[in-house]
Amino acid sequence: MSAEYQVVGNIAVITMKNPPVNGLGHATRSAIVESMKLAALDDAVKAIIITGAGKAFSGGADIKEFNSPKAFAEPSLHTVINVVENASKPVIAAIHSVCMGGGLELALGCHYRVATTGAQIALPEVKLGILPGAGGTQRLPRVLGLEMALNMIVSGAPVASEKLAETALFNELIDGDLMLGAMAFAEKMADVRPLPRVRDIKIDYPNHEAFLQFSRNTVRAMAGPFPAPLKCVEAVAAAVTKKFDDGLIVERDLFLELVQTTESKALRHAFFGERAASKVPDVPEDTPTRPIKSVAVIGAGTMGGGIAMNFANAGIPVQILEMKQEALDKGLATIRKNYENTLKKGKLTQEKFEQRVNLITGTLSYEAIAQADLVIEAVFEDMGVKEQVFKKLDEVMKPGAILASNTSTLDVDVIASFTKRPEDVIGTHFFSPANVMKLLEIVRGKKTAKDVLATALALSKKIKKTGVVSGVCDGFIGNRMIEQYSRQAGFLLEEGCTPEQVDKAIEKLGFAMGPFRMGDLAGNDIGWAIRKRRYVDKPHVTYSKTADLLCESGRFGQKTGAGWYDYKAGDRKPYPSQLVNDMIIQHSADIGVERRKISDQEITERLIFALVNEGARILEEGIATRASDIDMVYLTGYGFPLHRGGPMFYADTLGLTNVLMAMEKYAKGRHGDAWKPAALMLSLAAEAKGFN
Ligand code: 3H9
Repeated sequence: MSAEYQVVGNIAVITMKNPPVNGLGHATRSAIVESMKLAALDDAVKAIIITGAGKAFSGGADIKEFNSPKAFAEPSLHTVINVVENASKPVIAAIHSVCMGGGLELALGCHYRVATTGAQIALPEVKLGILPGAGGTQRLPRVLGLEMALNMIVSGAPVASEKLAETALFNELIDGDLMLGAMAFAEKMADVRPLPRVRDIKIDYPNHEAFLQFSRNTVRAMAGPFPAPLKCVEAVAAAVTKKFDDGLIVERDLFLELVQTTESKALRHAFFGERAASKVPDVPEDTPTRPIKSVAVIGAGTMGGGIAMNFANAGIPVQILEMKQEALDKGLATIRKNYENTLKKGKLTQEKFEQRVNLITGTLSYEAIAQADLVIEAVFEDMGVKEQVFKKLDEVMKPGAILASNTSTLDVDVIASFTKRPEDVIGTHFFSPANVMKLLEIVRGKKTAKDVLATALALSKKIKKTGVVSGVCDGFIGNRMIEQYSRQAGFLLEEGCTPEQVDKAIEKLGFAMGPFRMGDLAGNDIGWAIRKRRYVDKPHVTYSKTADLLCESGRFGQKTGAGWYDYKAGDRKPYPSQLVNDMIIQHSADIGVERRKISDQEITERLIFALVNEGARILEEGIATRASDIDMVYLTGYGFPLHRGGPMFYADTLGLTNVLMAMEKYAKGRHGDAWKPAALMLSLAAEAKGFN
């Protein structure tokens, strides 16, 4: 049973018990209906309270059931709500902590609702690409009014119960013990008839048509590729324009339509992917973590400064260590400027501004940082430099301090070997700008201790990052994959594309930025430096030379005022460059490649399938724990379109056999070796399975 039934005096109490958030799965729904029957049959029972055990009233429908027949098996949530609403005895929802989605819809089916202050009230379905499907779009406008309800449904944002105290949503807010208050309320209402039903409330909104049209226009402009927000407006419109039961039918039809969309599946995948990423199979969830009360960052450059800001934002004091006073002053001034900009934009209060700035201090001495609980090195990407830093850290840092490297490509095991405490060494790879980007790749070395890994994962939540664990390999998850994507982008130039054509095609798919605009933003010299290393270390790996030619002409990107595109002073807009396009065409001629017209489909397939194939290898080698971890890396760190769910999920939606067929076709072209399929992909396709 996922709900407990108790009778206290003449009040029946039904307590949902489905941890962690009392999701309204099939067992919970059945248990509520069974309990309602018991209460109906017991003459001694005068009123019924529904509440939730643990840390929620209810977080809504059990999303894990959505892909299974259980989701719609009877008793459906509609049936549960009907049973509650049509009960002959008063039913009171006793709400605390979290009351969301189907949980709020159930509460709206009750005759009365009481709540503690501070409870989070929401219909967040839109964030999962659906809409409230158990009467929420019809009942919420009846208690909150059209405008407020529509805002809550379209945004999905939680509102604190006390902010809704004056609305018809709540009959009472209870200050002290919720159950004592709810019992007293139930006693008071036990004999009051008729029983009020939200469905019977009339929505009074003069000129609702104009308001709804305005809402449609606004929401359409904001919704991007997601269909759900506009459907939310349609469902709410039905609450005003149709009879209650007809409105319910509109809502149900729209819900069933949305739940099947790829966009909704992608959002649900990301919801669970984010939570799964913090779980590492051989690191139990109760692994003790080390307290992190102070942090030190080595290097006051762009990366070091950005990293430091994360900790200051979370209230943790940070020391930044530099070699020279001038570099330290420059770094601290940049941080201050960043905070000043946020202050000016009104996104930070003066108090918070001062607090954060004061939490970041500078030093030139390793001895001064010795007592920090965590030190993150963000110095130049060179093994010799890392060696010096880690040897010094090993010498000065207190026992138990975590020694982290922000390396984006170097071998964390080698870095760990510079110390006598490799178990305390870990990679924490931030993405630029480090104070903005959500992704944190946590690189687990061969000897990294489990509590060090657990601490890094817990810390990633504290600084509001999505922490994803990667094993040690060249480029870890994200950069190892992007290299294959960039290689294809380069080959496409040689074969007939312009940078603009490639960027446009991938941006049309939903990417925030195409590879060439991205190169210009990040600096094309970074990739150049990596390739130069590759030419020595891995001479068999082929690259297009176009990017080298670009760099040889000094076009590093926005910072030099020219890259794949031309830039005008003070303007970040890319303008197609005749010079670069001529250079590319000349290069094709020089290497004897006849340029051809290349379709957008070929461009996007080659870029994305290159990511997918490398992602499959990463999975196969155990560098990533699960396919959704790879998707989270791409969704939070590389601008992969959220509505497509990440590269591995996207491949699943296309079907791996189809992806493999396309790869086979490209393998017949130039650089066919790049298309050797990962064994994992072949075996999954043979079993008609996907990555997720
Ligand atoms: C709906 O209701 C549809 C209806 O309108 C119509 C039906 C016909 N189901 O976030 P946390 C799990 S759609 C299953 O880390 P927090 C979550 O996976 C639903 N599981 O905690 C995680 O599991 P694990 C509308 C759920 O305290 C654990 O709970 N509701 C659900 O930071 C803890 O999660 C929503 O969209 C669920 N509904 O935040 C609410 N919710 O430990 C979505 C959570 O195994 N949920 N889990 O990794 C949330 O926004 C947050 O989880 C919540 C708690 C605020 C509830």
